[in-house]
Amino acid sequence: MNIQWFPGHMTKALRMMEENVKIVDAVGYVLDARAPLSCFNPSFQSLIGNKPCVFILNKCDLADDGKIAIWRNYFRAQNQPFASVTATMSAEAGKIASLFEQATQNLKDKLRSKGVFKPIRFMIIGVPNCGKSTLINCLSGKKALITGDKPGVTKGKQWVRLSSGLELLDTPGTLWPKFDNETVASRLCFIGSVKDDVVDVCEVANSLLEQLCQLYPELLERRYKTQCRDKKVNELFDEIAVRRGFLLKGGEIDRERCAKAILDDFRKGKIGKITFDLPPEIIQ
Ligand SMILES: Nc1nc2c(ncn2[C@@H]2O[C@H](COP(=O)(O)OP(=O)(O)OP(=O)(O)O)[C@@H](O)[C@H]2O)c(=O)[nH]1
Ligand SMILES: [Mg+2]
Repeated sequence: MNIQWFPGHMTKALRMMEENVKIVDAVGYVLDARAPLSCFNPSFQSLIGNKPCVFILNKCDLADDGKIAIWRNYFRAQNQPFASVTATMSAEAGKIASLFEQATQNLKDKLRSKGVFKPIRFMIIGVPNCGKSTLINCLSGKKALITGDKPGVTKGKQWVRLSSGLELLDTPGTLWPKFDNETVASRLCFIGSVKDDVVDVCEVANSLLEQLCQLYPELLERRYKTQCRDKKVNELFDEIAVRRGFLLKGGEIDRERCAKAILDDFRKGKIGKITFDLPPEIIQ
């Protein structure tokens, strides 16, 4: 799968983040719970440096609870501040706020003992579309930031001040210039971190069917009322297209329409609660 999507605003965004990381106290790293490993951006390592970092597994309403628990244990074993959330639910605000508070409590105490009462600042980072702006809105209880179900919604930086005094810097979602790993690339496409316009959606949908058939065959079979384990992926694709009536004049399969429908089913959670990635040392 050939993906090249590193538009100018992402280069600019990374530069802005490099400048602004100097004035923040900590980083909030948002990962999509459906593909947390694929969401680790190699460019972020040097950016974070030694700053305290909290990890937020977001979109848990769409993800596999069993695998979320494995990720929780993974972060816990590394003593890494972590929360699994659904940022679209306002009731999650307390959980996220206490994660941020706890992670910076020592720093706050240290500053206070020196008579410094400056606000604690977090920079929120993550790949496009993982829910950074939604998470900040959830915390602030307001729709301060624009969100949207496509990547590249946030284009510049924006500070949001919470009533607790915490200051959050929203950043544009960024990817990296070259993808060495096909699986990572495909999963970033599934979760909508890569714009559909820059990829072959039929190839993405086929890869989605292939991976779902391997990891979640029952869910796939239930959704499309068919067997997937005894078929080639292109046969399965065609069968879904015919069943759903995605046909052009003359009876030819409307591949693009079918691909988009399959991707849409996955993204809306209609196939089920799915997580592709496990932590690095766990092999599926
Ligand atoms: N189902 C579900 N959808 C979510 C959740 N969090 C965010 N979303 C949706 O995901 C889409 C992307 O959210 P944004 O907050 O715009 O994502 P972002 O990371 O700021 O994206 P960029 O600004 O493009 O980098 C929106 O349609 C949100 O409503 C969640 O926990 N569950
Ligand atoms: Mg955003």
